[in-house]
Amino acid sequence: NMRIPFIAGNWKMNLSVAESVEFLSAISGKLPVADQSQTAIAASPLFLQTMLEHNDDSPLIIAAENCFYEDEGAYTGETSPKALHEMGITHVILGHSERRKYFNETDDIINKKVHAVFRNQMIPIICCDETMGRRESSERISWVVSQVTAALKGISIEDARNAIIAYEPSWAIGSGQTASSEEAEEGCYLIRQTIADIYSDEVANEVRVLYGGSVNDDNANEILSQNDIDGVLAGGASLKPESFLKLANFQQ
Ligand code: G2H
Repeated sequence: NMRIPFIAGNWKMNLSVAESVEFLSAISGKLPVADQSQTAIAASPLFLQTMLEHNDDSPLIIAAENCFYEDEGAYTGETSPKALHEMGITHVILGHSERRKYFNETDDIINKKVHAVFRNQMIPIICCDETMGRRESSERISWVVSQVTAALKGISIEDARNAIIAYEPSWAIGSGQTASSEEAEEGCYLIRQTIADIYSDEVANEVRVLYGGSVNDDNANEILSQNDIDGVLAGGASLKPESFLKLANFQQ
């Protein structure tokens, strides 16, 4: 397959603006070149302008962790996808399980956000989750399929081929309990099959599917060696420059 690996960090609500600048200087010059492996850090909108200004010629993609589904209007406190694009942001995480859990984001809301991100010429990193209860039940497959299908509803084939999808079993997030590489591969394979069913095998072959959930330098290698896993979305392991660099350089 010709898919370029995508190694992403998700800082969530951690670090400070000053620490983000220190992080960028610590990793400066140490990332793989972008045609070999893409690397990204998603941070709070409070950090993005400063990070972009300190990112110089680095191949690191500075991404947003979320945005709203309207471009502008009376939506106090929300982040405009249009403004993100204007400032130079190219990628936005959408539908992270923490957004679904703490901020009541539904499949319908996430679908609107996917449309908004594509409308503003950015690429969504769409997360789908899976709870422990579902992992152990027969609902598992239909759950993952339904999330991916709902998120991509009405998305054109041209846009869909650029989407990045992350499989993040909730039971593995921040718990230290990583999915085994087989379980991770199974989820990512299922996502790719879903894309093939909605669009085509060709599109499914292009879409990058990431695994997320307690990824660290110890388990990343094996996870990244799986057929249908094109990268990782790492939370905790992306907060320190040394550990992010280890992840970022795995595929070199
Ligand atoms: C899952 C992941 C990053 P962590 O949320 O999105 O976080 O690697 O800390 O489990």
